[in-house]
Amino acid sequence: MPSAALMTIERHILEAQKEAAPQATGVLTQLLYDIALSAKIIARETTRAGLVNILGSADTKNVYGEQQQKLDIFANDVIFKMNDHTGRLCVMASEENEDIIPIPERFECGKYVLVYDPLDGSSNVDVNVSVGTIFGIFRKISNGPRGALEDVLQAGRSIAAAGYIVYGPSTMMVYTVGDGVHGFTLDPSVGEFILSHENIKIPAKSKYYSVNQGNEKYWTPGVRHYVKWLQGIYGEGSKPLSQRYIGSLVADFHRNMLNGGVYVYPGDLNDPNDPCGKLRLLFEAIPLGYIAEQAGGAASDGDMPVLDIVPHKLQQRVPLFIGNSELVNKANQFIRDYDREWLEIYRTHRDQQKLVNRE
Ligand code: AHM
Ligand code: MG
Repeated sequence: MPSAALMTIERHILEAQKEAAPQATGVLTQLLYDIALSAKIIARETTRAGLVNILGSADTKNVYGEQQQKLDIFANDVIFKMNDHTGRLCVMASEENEDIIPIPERFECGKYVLVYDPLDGSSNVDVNVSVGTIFGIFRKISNGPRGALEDVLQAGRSIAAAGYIVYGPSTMMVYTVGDGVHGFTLDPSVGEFILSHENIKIPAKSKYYSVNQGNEKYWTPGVRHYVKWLQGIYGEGSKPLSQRYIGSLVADFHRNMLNGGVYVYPGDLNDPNDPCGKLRLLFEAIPLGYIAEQAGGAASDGDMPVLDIVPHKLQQRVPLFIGNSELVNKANQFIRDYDREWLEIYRTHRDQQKLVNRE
C-alpha cells in the first residue's frame, strides 16, 4: 500500500472498487478516471482564462435563458467528447443542454448514465473567482438498446457515484462511490490528482452559513426565521455563525463541508408559479446531496431529503439546504412551522411526477 502522498486518484478509485465490488468489471473506475481527465483539461483552461480570448459571454443563452460564458461551452464539450465514444455510457445530460444527450449511433452504448453541470458559477470566471464542475453517475434502467430520458430522471437514492471539481487556488476533485468522500488535489508538476483529504466528514461543530442575503425580501417567513437562528439572534446559547458566500455552489459547499456549516438557496414566494428557487435538482442538488450524506451531513429541499425526490424534468429546480445535518434539520423545522402556504404550492411543483404516474 503506497503512502497517502503517492495515492493517485486512479489508484484510489481502482482499489476502492476492488474492495467494494471484487467482481466489478472496472467500467465505473474507468468512467471516473475519464472525468478526472476532463477535469484536468478544464482546469488548464480555467487557469489560463485571463490569458486567452476565452473570457466573456458567447452569443448564446443556455436553456434557462442565462448568458453562457465561453468556458461553459468549452467545459461542456470536453466532458461530452471525453465520454461519447468509450462504450461506458448509454446517455448523458448536461445543465447546458435542453434535452438528453444521446451517445452517437456509431459508438457502442454502455450501462451507465452521466449527468453534469460542466462549469457551475461560471459568471465568477470573469473576476478570477473559483468555479466548479459537478457530476452524478446512475445505472441504465431502460430496456431499449440506447439510453432514454427515463435513465436520467432517477431519484438520487439510486445514484452510483458523484463528485465535483473545484477550480480554485489549486484544483481539487472530490468523489464518492458510496464508501465515504475522498478529496484529491491536482499537482500540476506531474499532472496527477493526489489524495489529500481521505474520508471527509462534515464537522459536528459549524462555523459558517452561506446564503445570498440580497434575496432576503423574497424569502418566506420560515427562511427568515431560520437565517436569524443561524445568526444567533434567538440566543439558545450558541454564538452566531459567520456568513460566507462566494456565489459558486461548489466552492461554498466545499468550504462548508471541510470547515462545518450549511449552504442555503431557498425557494420563495416572489412568483407563486415559480416557488422552487434557482438550483437544479439533477445537476447540482442530487450529486452534492449524495456527497453531503456520505460525509455524514444532509441535503433537503426544506421538506424532504433531495435524494428522495423523483425528478420529472431535466431542468427541475429545487430549494437547497445542504451541509451539517443538525443545521439542515433545523431548516426543515422552521419551514414546517412557518411556511405552510409556500409548502403547499411548492409540493405541487415538486410532485408532478407522482401526479403524472397516477393518471
Ligand atoms: P449556474 O449553474 O448558472 O452557474 O448558477 C448556479 C450558481 C451557484 O453556483 C451559486 O451558488 C448560485 O448560482 C449563485 O446564485 P445567486 O447569484 O443568485 O446568489
Ligand atoms: Mg450550475
